[in-house]
Amino acid sequence: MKTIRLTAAQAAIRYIANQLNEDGEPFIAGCWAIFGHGNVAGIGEALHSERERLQTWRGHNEQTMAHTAIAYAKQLGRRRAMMVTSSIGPGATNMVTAAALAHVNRLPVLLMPGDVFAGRGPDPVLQQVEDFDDGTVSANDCFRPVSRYFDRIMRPEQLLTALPRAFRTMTDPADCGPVTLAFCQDVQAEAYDWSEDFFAQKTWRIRRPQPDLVEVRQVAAILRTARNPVIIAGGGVHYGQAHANLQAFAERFDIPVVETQAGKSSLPWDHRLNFGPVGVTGASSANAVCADADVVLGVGTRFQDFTTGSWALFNNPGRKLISLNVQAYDASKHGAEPLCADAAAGLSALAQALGDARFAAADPALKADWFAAADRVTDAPDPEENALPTDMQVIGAVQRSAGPKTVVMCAAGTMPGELHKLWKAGRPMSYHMEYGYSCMGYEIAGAIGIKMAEPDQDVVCMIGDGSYMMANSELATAVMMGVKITVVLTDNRGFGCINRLQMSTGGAEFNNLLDHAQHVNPSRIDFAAHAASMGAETRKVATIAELEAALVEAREAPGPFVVVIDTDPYPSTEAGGSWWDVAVPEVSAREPVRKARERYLENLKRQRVN
Ligand SMILES: Cc1ncc(C[n+]2csc(CCOP(=O)(O)OP(=O)(O)O)c2C)c(N)n1
Ligand SMILES: [Mg+2]
Repeated sequence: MKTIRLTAAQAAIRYIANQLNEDGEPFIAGCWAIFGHGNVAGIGEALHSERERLQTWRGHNEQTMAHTAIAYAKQLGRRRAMMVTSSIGPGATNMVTAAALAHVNRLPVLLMPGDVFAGRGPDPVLQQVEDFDDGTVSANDCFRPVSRYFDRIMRPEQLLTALPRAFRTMTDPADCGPVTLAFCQDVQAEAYDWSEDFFAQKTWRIRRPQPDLVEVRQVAAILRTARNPVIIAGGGVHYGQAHANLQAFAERFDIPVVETQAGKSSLPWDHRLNFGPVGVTGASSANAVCADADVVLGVGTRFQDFTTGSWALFNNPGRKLISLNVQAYDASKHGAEPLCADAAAGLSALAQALGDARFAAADPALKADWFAAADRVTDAPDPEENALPTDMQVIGAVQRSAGPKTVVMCAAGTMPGELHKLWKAGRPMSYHMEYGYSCMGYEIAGAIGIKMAEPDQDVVCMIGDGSYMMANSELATAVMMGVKITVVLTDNRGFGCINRLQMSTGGAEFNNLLDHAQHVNPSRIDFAAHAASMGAETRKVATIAELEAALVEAREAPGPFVVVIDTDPYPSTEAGGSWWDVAVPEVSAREPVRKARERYLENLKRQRVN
C-alpha cells in the first residue's frame, strides 16, 4: 500500500477537496474560516496548503458565515455545500445556532470546530469548558442535538471512517443535515501514514429512493376515493427537483397545488392550478381549498404549524392525510398514510397507479379574488403626507422592479409572512425563505450564499431593522468579496411582527418597538450611514416612488446596495391567513388577555392533531 504522511488536518482538507457531486463539481465549494488557537495552526495550515483546490474565505462571525454556507446549499437544492471552521469555545458555540438552522431545514453544511487537546496536557486550555464529573465534555457537545452526524476526532485515523460518514450524511436525501466534526487541536497537528487511495476522487450521487409498491397501492386507493384533494408542495419538491413531475401530476388529475414557505415557487404563481401559499400566512384561495379538501397530499413537507394552521386548517370532517416524503419520519406524521420515496419517483408511481382518476376542479374564482385582495395592498398609492408606507407596499415596489433573474429572500420578521402571501414567484427557487428556524440574522449572510450559488441572479434581501441589528457584519464581507446583493431594509423601529402578535394575544405593547422598551434616550439608528460605513452603497428613501427609483440604481450598482425605508409597524395584510396556536395565559389581570383567551379556546376546538 502506498502511503503518504500528512497531519490529520492536512488529510481532512485533502479528502474534502476530492469529494465530488454527480455533476463532477467539488461537493464542498469552499471553506469559511475564523481562526483561533483551536484551528489556526492545524486546520489553518492545511487550508493554506490546499488553497488552490479549496478556497478559504474569511467572515466576521461564525454563525453568519455558517448562514452563508447553508443558504448556498439551499439555493443549489443540496447539490453542493460549504464548510465552516472555527476555533474552540466561543467560535464553536457561535455556530450552534446555525447548526440548528441547518438541522431544522434539512440542509447540508460541514462544521469543523476545533476542540480541546485530546492528550489533555495543557488542561484547561484557554476557553475550555470544564465539566466536574465528565472528562469527555467540551463546548462542542452543544452540537450533538443539532447535528445530523456528530463526531469528535481524537485520533488521526478516526478520519478514515468519520469523513465518509460526513459526506454520506450530507448527500443522503433523507438524512441530510449538518455534520459537525469537532477536531481536537493536538490531533489536527499529528501526522499519520495515510493510504493514498483515501484521497482518490469520489463521486457522491444523491439517490432517488423508489416507493414501496404496497405503499403506492394503499395511497392510490385513498386518493381514488377523493372528490376534491389538494397537494401541499413543500421544500422537498425543490430538493427532489420534482417541479416538472408535480406540474404534470397536478395537470393530469386536475388537483390544486398550494405551497409552503419552503415549497413556494414549486409552480409558477400564475399556473392555473397554483392556488397560492398555504396556512397561517396563506392566501384565502389556498386555505379555502384546504379547508374543504377530503384528501390532503403533502409532497416533501414537514407539516410545520405555519403550513397546517396549527392543525386547524384542514376542516373537512372526513379528511385523510397522505405524506409523500423521502424521510420516513415525515411520511408518517400525524397519522398520515406514508409514501416514503423521492418526490419525483413517488409522483410518477402514484400517477401510474391512479390511472384515469379525475377529481372536482377547484374554483378559479378563488384565485381571482385573492389576487384582487393582494394587489390592493401591494399596489396601494403612496400614503398621505406624514403617514408611513406599509411593508406590503414595499413588496409591491420590489415586485414591480423585479426581473426574471430576481431571487427574493428573507428569514424572520414581518416580511416572511407578507412575502409568502404576496410575492409572485416565477421560476423555481426564485423565492428563498428560511422559515424552518426563521432565524433573525440569516438575511444578509444568506443573501451572500445565494449570490455565490447563482452569480447570474439578482439577489434581493428583505430585512427588518431588528434582524439587521442582530447580524449585519457580513455586509462588509460582501463588499470585500465583491458579492453584489441588494438589501431592502424596512425600518419600523422595532420588532413589528412580535408587537402585533403581543397585541393580538391581549398583551400590552411592551418591549418590542424601541419606543416601548426601557430607554433614557430614544433610539434613532441611521441605518444608511451604518451600512455605508461598511462600504455598501446606500440610499435612504421616504416614498414608494423613491424606493422604486433606488431599486433601479441598485440593479446597475457594482457592489452591495442597501436601500432603507421607514415603514409603519402596525398594518399587515388582513386578507387570507389562518389561526396560529400561540398559547394565551389562562389567568390574567388584563381584560384584553382574558378576551384573547376566550378566542383562543374557541380556535383550539378546531385543532385536530390526528
Ligand atoms: C434569533 C431570533 N430571535 C428572536 C426571534 C423572534 N422574532 C421573530 S421576528 C422578530 C422581530 C423582527 O424584527 P424586525 O426584523 O425589525 O422585523 P419587523 O417585524 O419589525 O418587520 C423576533 C424578535 C427570531 N425569529 N430569531
Ligand atoms: Mg422592525
